[in-house]
Amino acid sequence: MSVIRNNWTRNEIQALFDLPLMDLLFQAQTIHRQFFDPNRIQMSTLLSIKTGACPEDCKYCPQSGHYNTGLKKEKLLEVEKVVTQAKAARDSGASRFCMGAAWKNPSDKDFPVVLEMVRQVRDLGMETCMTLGALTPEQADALAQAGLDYYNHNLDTSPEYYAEIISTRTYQGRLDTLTYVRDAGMKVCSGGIVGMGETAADRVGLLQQLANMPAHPDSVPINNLVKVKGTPLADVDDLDAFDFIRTIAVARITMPASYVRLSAGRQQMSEQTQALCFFAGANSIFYGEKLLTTPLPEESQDLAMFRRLGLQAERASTPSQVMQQHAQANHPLYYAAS
Ligand code: SAM
Ligand code: DTB
Ligand code: SF4
Repeated sequence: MSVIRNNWTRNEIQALFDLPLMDLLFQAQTIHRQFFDPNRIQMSTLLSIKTGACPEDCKYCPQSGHYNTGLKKEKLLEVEKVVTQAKAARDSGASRFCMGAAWKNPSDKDFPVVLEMVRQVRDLGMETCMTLGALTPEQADALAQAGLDYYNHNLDTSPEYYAEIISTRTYQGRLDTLTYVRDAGMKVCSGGIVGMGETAADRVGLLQQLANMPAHPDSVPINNLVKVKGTPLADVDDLDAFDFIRTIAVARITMPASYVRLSAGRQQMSEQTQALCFFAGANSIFYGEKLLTTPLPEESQDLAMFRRLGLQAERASTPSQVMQQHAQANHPLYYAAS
């Protein structure tokens, strides 16, 4: 049987979650080493290009217009501002620049501006990623044409728990957008959020959906809910850190060749938990000042953690990134472990 499978049953995935932790971690790390260098981590930086006042009602999200979180709303940023931020991210060591907008979907008015952002950030020699909500097939094609490398669109949770979290869009709609992105030839970034009061079976259901897509997402962000005051999930119970680590490990085993991102929630997590996530197969993080609206650990703290763990930032290998590697030649991230 091939290691890359798209026919995982719920029972098989549940059985992985049920393993003794040491057996699960050993299996995940063994598979991880067949596909990746275990000491290299891909670094992405996020920028919110349009903030707040979103028409969707996602119960976890500080940017939904349905809840009062005291967030400062901002309309679509100017291209020049985005490019300045992308340069800064490149110079502090990120290889990918991810731009996120609090939209249900991009409007005809805003879309050309977004395409120009892709072109100009790409010209800096960075990988580009966007998350703009639902797309039409035509919009997906236009983004691919402009040179967008990745499109992020999360399934967030299991199909069963979805309606408890969001009422303004459907699971099938999310899957449809991912099909358009894949068909347009872009890389798919899709994952979810845990710690939203879901059951263990919902975490199984989420990973089953991701692992049984026609092709595994190239990048799988696993977010630990960032509880924001004013959102309906602000007071939900914490997920046991070991259950978070298990989710990462099962994502690694079921999607062996995908980047698994230790995504939102790092600021609230101990470095020991993060280290176990890396051991479980996480090999990508968000790095910089903040996620979209909530803070990340200080860059200096992340650098120190990398040094202590002997981890290095991944050097990208696409030709368009040679320029970037020159720019980063003396950056401490790349020398942390050498
Ligand atoms: N509006 C677009 C959409 O939802 O597709 C793009 C931006 S949205 C903020 C991107 C992703 O951020 C969501 O799919 C969700 O997984 C994640 N997210 C939002 N709020 C979060 C929170 N409080 N904690 C963890 N992840 C969160
Ligand atoms: C993803 O899965 N997580 C990122 C990115 N994709 C867009 C966003 C996390 C947002 C956390 C809450 C905030 O900072 O607003
Ligand atoms: Fe809007 Fe995206 Fe937040 Fe949902 S997750 S409220 S769609 S910004």
